[in-house]
Amino acid sequence: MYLLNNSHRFAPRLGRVALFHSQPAPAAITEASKDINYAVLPKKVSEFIEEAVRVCAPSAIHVCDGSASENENLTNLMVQKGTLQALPKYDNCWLARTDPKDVARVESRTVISTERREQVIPNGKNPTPGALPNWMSPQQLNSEVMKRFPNSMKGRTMYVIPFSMGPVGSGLSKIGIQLTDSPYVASSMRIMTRMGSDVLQLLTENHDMDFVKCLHSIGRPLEVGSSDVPWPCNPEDTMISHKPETNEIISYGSGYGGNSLLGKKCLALRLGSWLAKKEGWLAEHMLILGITNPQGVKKYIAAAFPSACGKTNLAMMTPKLPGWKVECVGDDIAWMRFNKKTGMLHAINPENGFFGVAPGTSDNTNPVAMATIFKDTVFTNVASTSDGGVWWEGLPLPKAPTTVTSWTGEANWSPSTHKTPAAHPNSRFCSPAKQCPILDASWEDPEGVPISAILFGGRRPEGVPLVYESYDWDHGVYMGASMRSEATAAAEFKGKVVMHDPFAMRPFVGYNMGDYFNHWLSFKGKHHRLPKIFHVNWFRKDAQGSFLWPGFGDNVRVLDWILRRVDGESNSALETPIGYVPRESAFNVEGLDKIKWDELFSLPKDFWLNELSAIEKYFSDNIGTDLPPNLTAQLEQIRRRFNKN
Ligand code: SAT
Ligand code: MN
Repeated sequence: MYLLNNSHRFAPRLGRVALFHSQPAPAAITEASKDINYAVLPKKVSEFIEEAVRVCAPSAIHVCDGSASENENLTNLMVQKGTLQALPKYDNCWLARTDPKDVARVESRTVISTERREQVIPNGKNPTPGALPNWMSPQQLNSEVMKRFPNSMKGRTMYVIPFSMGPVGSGLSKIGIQLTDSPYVASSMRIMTRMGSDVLQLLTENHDMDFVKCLHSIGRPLEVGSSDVPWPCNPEDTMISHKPETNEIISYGSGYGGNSLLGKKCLALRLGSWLAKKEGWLAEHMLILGITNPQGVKKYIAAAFPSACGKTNLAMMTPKLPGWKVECVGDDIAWMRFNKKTGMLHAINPENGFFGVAPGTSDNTNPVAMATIFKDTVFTNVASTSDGGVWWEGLPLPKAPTTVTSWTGEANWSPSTHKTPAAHPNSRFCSPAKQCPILDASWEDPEGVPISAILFGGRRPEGVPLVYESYDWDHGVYMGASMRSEATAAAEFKGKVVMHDPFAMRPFVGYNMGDYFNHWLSFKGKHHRLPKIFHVNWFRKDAQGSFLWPGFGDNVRVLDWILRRVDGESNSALETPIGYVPRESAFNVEGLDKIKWDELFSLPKDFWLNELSAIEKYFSDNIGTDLPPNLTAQLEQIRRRFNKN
């Protein structure tokens, strides 16, 4: 019945909506199966769809072809339902406002399910709740899934989204099929991934090619005769689950960002890091940028910062120093392998778009993003203006008579009369990468780009200098493992608490964090051209609470020093207990207002001894005997160096 005729080019009846006319029952589903012409779908795909249809009982199926006309239909449908509103000030831009309970990733309800608990949960003495990913047994997950998914898509259309992370057909890319009952997700996946018929064709032509099964439901079946809401979701029962052993992602209850666009954090990072460990590469929460110095020498850098700490701003930086040029490869995720030819670590960006934080983005902070996002973009939870545009904190307020409506719909919002922000702090733009005016020419190179330096960083208001360099690979891995940052609005955490976030992967590592540290350590000795590792902090404040460093385009000054260190410049750094820091005379501050250098680079001993104790406790509580001894040794050495001073 599912015989595939190889000579048959993949030109099926994609995009058609097959309606079930009666209450979905197995017989009716078989009818529908015929209706969407399963014969032209790869067998594994049609089996996956059939099983989901049997359980979730959607009233229609739509196989996405990825075309512009299909997206127009989806958009019109969402406008009718009130999910989207048009933004006539721009070209093909739309605004979504979510349920106020569905605004960010929900880490407490995110689980990795494996046969053995220790594959995910390190052997910590006294684990801090929420400090690392959660585990669930396959049996329990199955029962949680069966509590949620039966009939979950009733009254809704199930969209079949074939997508590729990385260019379609590249050896480094991974294929996924996401089934979802959210048209918003279908439309956003078209921006964030390579989605459409050519992915199905690839699976058709390569019978043994694997794909990740991604099942997503917003968890709000529509009873016959009942009316829908603009943003259906089910926050009470939200669950985002991963089964790395069987290549599956199952997500329920949320339509937002990383909870529902399953190619991003779920596939590219959680399953990605599992696979990377198995196959000897790295899947990381990192931006990738190309940087050319005034002499015309170009290098690539990757940088890991937690969510909402400025990865997009750095990836699209407009350098404040003359003669420098930055080009963007990616702003969130890097897949990296050592390249046999060059011996260097090469990186690709598996994504196809930017899902960036809107507040704070402006012509001052990120003019390149501003030139990227006002076309073919879906904005979510930003404020709107009466002239058909958007607004968020950080942009100049529109002039009267134009008014602002907040993301929750308060008309005539103004900073003087309203206490809460107009845009949600985790509001986002979702824009095609191709619109970025400084997209690097090699951004889709199947070989990836060679990485010369890796940066780790976070928001550290106190104690942590602008930049420091590791003494060697193990020390660099320790820097990643000991990363901490102030919580941001990208997940459910409240307040400005400083959290441990190893490698900015705390919410995204798909396996035991101790094993993950070991995986990083394992590259030493195997490869002769390891990138140099640095730690940066743009966010240090003085005693009055003002930032000590201007940041943004001036961060090129830090990259300038880093690149000279990569080139082996020897007289530009001083040894300190935590690593090399720049010599003031070797750091370009020309044209800057007075920088309080000593404050920016001071290493208060009390602060650092406390910091080391906090990291030691975090390791012992949460990683325990799974912590590689090399990292304990690194911590001891830093402490010894402080105590010698
Ligand atoms: O919502 S997302 O997970 O895509 C954004 C982020 O946390 O980086
Ligand atoms: Mn991210």
